Amino acid sequence: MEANLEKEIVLSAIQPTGTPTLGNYLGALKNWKEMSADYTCYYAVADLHSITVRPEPKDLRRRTLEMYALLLALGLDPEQNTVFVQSHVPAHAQLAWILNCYTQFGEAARMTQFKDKSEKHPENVNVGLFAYPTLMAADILLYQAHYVPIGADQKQHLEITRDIAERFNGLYGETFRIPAPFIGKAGARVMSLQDPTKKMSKSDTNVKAFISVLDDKDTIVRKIKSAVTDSEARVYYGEGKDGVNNLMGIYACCTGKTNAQIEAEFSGKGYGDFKAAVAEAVVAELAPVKEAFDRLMADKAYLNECMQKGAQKASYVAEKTLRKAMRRVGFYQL
Ligand code: ATP
Ligand code: LTN
Repeated sequence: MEANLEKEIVLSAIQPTGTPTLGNYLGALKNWKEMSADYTCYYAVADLHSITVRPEPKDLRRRTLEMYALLLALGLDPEQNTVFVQSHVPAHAQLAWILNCYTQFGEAARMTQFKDKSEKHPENVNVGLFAYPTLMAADILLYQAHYVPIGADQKQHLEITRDIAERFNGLYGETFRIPAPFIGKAGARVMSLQDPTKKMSKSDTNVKAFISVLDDKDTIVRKIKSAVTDSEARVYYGEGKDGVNNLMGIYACCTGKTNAQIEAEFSGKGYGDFKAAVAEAVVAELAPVKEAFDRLMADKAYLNECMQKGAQKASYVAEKTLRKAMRRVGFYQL
């Protein structure tokens, strides 16, 4: 345990808005597992973030448990890492309020995700959606994280987190560590199988566009077979070959092969062979996760116990930072 104190700190979170896709897995979750060997890791189910889209209460409850089980199914040891649910640690919402007051309206309004989501859902552009990045900043800063493993789409939120932290530190002295993003090279952006110019998203209305980490073998094979490619029938990485580039990225991530190796492997072969190999690699990658997930979901008592312990461990660390920030701002201490 003592040795843990010297390891650098990693924090990340994922919203319980649906079953994670292969994009979430290769872009973020797979790195979470890999980093857990070398860092002190805090991983959260970001349930507070997920109410910006107003889910059905029973769906939110079920998905929170499922997402938590999935994190353990990745092979994250709940004793070695702190795996918790964001709303179980009140310090997140408390620090987020403070950070709101050190964030300018203009800088939050520039966030691409805010602009995209408010355009897509004009009927519900709530203040929570606008303040999403300050809550995310609180998640990160509370744990004094050195690194934050995320997909490329979240990079801008990391930048605003750094800006807010630097501003606060500048006003009050060192309070927060300035975190760095960790974006894995391959898998940073897995694209939709049906429109490879768009990122693969778990909320896509076309289920053929994404692979869920819990899809069975036949479904994975079918979805990859129907993935959009091009009419050239040659496997190489190149401009205008978004579909093939995407499948190559997925294959590279699952097998560790380079683009040059993949090109050599499929030289003289068509897309049929290539897609079959990609599907097989994806199935091999995801099967152990699905198996562990099914096992964990059958033991709710164990999951609840892990959640409870996770919340306790996370609160201990988070409250220390929160108290420090509150002291600096000038809140009256009892
Ligand atoms: P939604 O579809 O509901 O907007 P999402 O699929 O983007 O959500 P999040 O919960 O917002 O998922 O993201 C979880 C993590 O997965 C983040 O680190 C994000 O950067 C990463 N991620 C999401 N989509 C992709 C993708 N297509 N490729 C790589 N990484 C991704
Ligand atoms: N906004 C993130 C999820 C998230 C997160 C975080 C990621 C919430 N809090 C803290 C990293 C660190 C997303 O992936 N959409």
